[in-house]
Amino acid sequence: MSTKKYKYTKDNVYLTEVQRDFYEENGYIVFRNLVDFNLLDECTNRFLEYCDGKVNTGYYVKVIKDMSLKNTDAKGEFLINKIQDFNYDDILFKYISYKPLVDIVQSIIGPNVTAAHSMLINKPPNSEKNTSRHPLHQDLHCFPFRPAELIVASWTAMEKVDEKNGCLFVMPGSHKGTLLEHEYPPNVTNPGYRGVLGLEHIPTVNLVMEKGDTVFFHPLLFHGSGPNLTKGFRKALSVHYGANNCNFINVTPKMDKVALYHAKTKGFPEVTFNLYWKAKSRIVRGEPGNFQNLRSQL
Ligand SMILES: O=C(O)CCC(=O)C(=O)O
Repeated sequence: MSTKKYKYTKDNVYLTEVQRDFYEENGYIVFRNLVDFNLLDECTNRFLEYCDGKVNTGYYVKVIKDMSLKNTDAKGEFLINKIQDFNYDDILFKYISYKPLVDIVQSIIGPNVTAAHSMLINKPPNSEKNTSRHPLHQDLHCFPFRPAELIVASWTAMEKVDEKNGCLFVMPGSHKGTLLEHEYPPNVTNPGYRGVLGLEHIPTVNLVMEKGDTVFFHPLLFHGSGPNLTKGFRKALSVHYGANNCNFINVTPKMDKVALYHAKTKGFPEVTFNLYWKAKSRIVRGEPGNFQNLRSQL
């Protein structure tokens, strides 16, 4: 085992020293061809069932329309921008718990793994540029749990993604900074997408990925995605994993409002923000911790 001091990864058998060093330095790492195509196709089909209203969304799943297309005659996957919080959908959970993926997650946050947040993000054709793009942001601003080092995102391309259909871009090394204030950029028409303004002069790297390629990234890493300018789709699966024993914090009222809105639309008017996050999370590996203890304030 290496004697180097690591801050952002754990001693483990799944990452080479070179891979560990890359994540430590850059705050992200891409694994080519990590996820099986059959699994991705099964997830795409499940997404299409949600789009077509063929699946009951249950307590947690949200089916979110593209803002710029919702008053057009677009339907199904031509209309739906995202499904979210499908931790308890047994088909999509196959991605969340996919061993090769969770092994890498474990190498970053340790052996106790909870899926806190899950999304299948579709960029349909014909969406407005400013709705389709996702401005530069840090995911931690959405989460009421800490520490940042015990949280990681997976993001898997479900088809080829590049500059034309809205690939991710990342700011290498930015995970070493702090959480900055997020707000709506002046011309963004998507109320789900806040960003950090004034960083446009700092270079970013476009992550061009093939189907099955997966990037793992730190929740303080600045990243975003471009608009889909093609006539096809851009689909990706993304999960935020936290260590089971993350601790919960009091968050700003701005974030509270969004999550409580989601909780209310799902029929939970009285829940607190933190309880809502705990309830929708799902343990994937290891010993239960704070995430699983709904009564604890931690
Ligand atoms: O898939 C995308 O386009 C961006 C996803 C993302 O950055 C997020 O949801 O935080």
